[in-house]
Amino acid sequence: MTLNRFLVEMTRSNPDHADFESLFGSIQIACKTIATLLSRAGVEDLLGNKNVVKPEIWGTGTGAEGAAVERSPLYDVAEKILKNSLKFTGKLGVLVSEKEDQAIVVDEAWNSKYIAVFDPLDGSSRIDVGGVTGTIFSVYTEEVECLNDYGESVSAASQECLLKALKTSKRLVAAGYCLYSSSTIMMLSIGDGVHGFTLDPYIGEFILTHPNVKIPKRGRVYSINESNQYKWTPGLQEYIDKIKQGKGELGLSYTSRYISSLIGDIHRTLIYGGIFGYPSDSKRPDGKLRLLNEVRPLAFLLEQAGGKASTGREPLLEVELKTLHDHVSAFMGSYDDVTEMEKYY
Ligand code: AHM
Ligand code: MG
Repeated sequence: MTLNRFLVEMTRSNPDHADFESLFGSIQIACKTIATLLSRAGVEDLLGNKNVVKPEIWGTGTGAEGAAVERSPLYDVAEKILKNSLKFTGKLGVLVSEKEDQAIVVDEAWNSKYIAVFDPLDGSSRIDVGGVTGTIFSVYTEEVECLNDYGESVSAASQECLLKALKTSKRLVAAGYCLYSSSTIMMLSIGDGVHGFTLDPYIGEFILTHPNVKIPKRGRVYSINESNQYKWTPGLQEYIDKIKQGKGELGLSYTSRYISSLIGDIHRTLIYGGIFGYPSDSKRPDGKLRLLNEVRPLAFLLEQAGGKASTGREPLLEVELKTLHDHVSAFMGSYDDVTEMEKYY
């Protein structure tokens, strides 16, 4: 079954989701376009294209909060592709991109009911070495009153209103990601489980390859940047030590897998089980990952697949947003593994 047919059938069986057909239709076009660009990145370089993905021409300083970040030009291209593709669905009043400090008002909106939040190309600093990258997206129902100004950015009052709409995950109705690797995979949840589609490059269509995915209740893999271990809490150090040695609840030793690409690590965790973490530590008291664009959509997806998502102390989906670019300590994975880790954290 193609993603298109899946979306048609979904809206037929649930008319409340009618708008999702065009929303996810647009996201899938953006993902296909980004996947094609990524697969040609090295070749474009060989052909002498000026927009190549070379570290020496990477820009800095375009990240939100004014932070200097090393990013491939493809990050900006991916953002433009997503913005344009989402704008013309007509279903969205506001877009919130990882790249922008502020939300973007959609002039082309008519009858808009939703806010889309995305990270256009996570892991873009690894493109030059053929690294795994991903697009993360989520959709919230909108507070109608937020949308009363037009132009490139929203007024302070509208920003405030928007923050209210995104403050909790109560209005989060759909989330997913596109993984760009040996194949392009889109995982999606509209609140009724998780379904995965693999892009068939021969026919240019996403095909349902992972219907109703369930994460194993427990895995034997931990995925964490261990170079940070001396900055972790003593409890977390003890937990990782124990599962490595087979002294955890399972009584078998765990192995380590860490790509350092959020979507690559989360996708493997979703399929094989285990635990992924980017915790807060003594250097980064709020962790590294962003709550709105990165963590919340993935927490929603993992929980829809029967897994668990936690800061270490509380459920990730209960963490309230204070600014659009809040960071948060994050653990996601198999239900039993995350529950065991929480006892130490
Ligand atoms: P990005 O949003 O700038 O692309 O970076 C986020 C990435 C994630 O993909 C990954 O989980 C994390 O940063 C890895 O960080 P580290 O290299 O510190 O382990
Ligand atoms: Mg990111």
